[in-house]
Amino acid sequence: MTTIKEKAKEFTKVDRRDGKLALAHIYVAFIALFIGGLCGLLQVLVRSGKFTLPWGIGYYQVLTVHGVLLGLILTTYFILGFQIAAMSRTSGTFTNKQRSLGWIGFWIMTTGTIAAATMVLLNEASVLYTFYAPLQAHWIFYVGMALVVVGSWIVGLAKIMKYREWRKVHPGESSPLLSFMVIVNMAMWIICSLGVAVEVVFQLIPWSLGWVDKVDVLLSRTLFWYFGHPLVYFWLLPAYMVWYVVIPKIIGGKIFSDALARLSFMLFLLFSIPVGFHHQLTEPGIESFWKFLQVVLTMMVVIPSLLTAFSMFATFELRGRQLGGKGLFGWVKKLPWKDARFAVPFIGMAAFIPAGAGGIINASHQMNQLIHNTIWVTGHFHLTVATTVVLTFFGASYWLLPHLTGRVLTKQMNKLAIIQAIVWTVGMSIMSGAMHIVGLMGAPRRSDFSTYGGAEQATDWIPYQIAQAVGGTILFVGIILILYIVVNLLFFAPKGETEFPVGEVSENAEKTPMWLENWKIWLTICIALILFAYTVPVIDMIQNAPPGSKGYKFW
Ligand code: HAS
Repeated sequence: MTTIKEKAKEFTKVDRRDGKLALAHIYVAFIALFIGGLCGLLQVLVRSGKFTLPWGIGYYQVLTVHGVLLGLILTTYFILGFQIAAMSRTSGTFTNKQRSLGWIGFWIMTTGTIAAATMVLLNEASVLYTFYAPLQAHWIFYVGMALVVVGSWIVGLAKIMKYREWRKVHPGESSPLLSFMVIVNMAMWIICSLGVAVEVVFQLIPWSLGWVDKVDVLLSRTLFWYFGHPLVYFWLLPAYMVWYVVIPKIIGGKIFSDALARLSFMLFLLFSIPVGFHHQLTEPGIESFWKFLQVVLTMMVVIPSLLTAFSMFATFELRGRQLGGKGLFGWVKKLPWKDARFAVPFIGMAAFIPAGAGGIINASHQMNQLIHNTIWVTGHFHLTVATTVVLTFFGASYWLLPHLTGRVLTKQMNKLAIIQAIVWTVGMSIMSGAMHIVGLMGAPRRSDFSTYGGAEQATDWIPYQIAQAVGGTILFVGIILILYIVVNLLFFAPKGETEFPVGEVSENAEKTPMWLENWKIWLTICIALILFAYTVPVIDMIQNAPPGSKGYKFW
């Protein structure tokens, strides 16, 4: 039987053909970052009240491009590309059939992305990234989004096949940690995206084609948020993969506990899905008991993040002390602060402390009344996804891209990467800080400045809108810097070998129990929790607002 140590040594490189597939995804991700980031800059300038969009371009058009490209396209493509590389590195080269499935999925997704993006650019789909009804888009936009989801399932299928193949060859053994994490991440995505697929296929497409003249708004929002909350953990888990598995290797340490990492991922699978109502706490039509239940489940999904914080602190402290760090915090100085592969994701981790605290505030039922639909929420998700997750993705790109292209990160690029992260931190602190403060003062999110520019209280918000514009402009400089580094790593960096770092588990860690990988148990609990949290309220929505009803839920 192969030991965990031997397993890690089995595969050390991503196969070149798998690397091409991973890179194709990553190219799309960074193109989305450029266009989406440019739209972000335009938005903060408009909100400052000092700038008007030229050529009749609409504020909501720009906001839709920004949200769809950064929230849905950059994330999904980067994650799928990263996962392909991670599977190939830890479970071995994909078979031709698996790789072909990966390519088919990629092209279906990309066709969908181009179709949806065209409609947004033509101002036929300015419905924001949540595409809430009764805002209506051209049917091609919805079909495009559906293709993105279906394509991603096919790419996911290729990974699941690889994983099953590995387990067949290694019966009775726990799979490589990184592969296991990829499959949890993918299982979460497939289960949650069923919700948005049902919304788009059965509600929005027939409605946008004029086949039905009404849509149940509450049901459509519920299906969206059934998808939308696990979506944010779909973004977070690849960052956690880097923290748990890659960072220990980069700092020269060991993974604190394989079992704890697996447990935390399984808890995410269980608790990230039945919590969508915490985005709908202020909505009528859902009984407060079900909202309360989902608030309790939301607090449960905080636990695996706290386990992660504990595990990361333990990894850092053990390594720092091994290097001679003394006293309570002496070990901190021993960490490799000049290595962008560590320093950049570390800033992401540090940002997650206030970001997570903000999330707990959001979820706290009555406190949600204060912040809901204010720009505080925008501040929250710029700290979570646009700092914690994105900085970790940038940090990962500094070894992943050269590993895939057969190049190396030079000293100058490493330095520039650290400068980029500092620029990002400064820009985000100003922008997200201003959003949090002015959100508490009641400034709405998703609002064109001209819609409240004349209001009395709006004058108090102006300094914060300007601060957002300043922060947003600094962030755009950050985007230019990362794109410069990425282009360098893809096409110009010197040729050479770069490691795909995968950590080994500490000798002192307990053996991983096999039940942590018993999918029958976990998927059964996951489905039971979803049914428990959603069945009664969804039946209630359908029964009390059947098609044709004049109830408030219909448009
Ligand atoms: Fe959230 C809204 C609740 C996490 C993203 N969230 C959003 C939206 C997005 C988003 C995009 O309950 C807006 C959606 C929209 O358009 O309307 N969120 C939470 C909670 C958490 C949380 C409870 N959110 C995230 C993550 C996201 C994300 C992660 C993206 C990746 N969120 C909400 C709620 C709303 C919401 C409500 C709806 C608000 C409304 O009314 O509209 C939790 O998962 C957070 C738990 C996190 C922690 C932090 C642990 C810290 C760690 C770092 C360790 C650091 C180390 C470094 C080791 C408890 C793991 C040490 C460094 C040193 C310097 C010491």
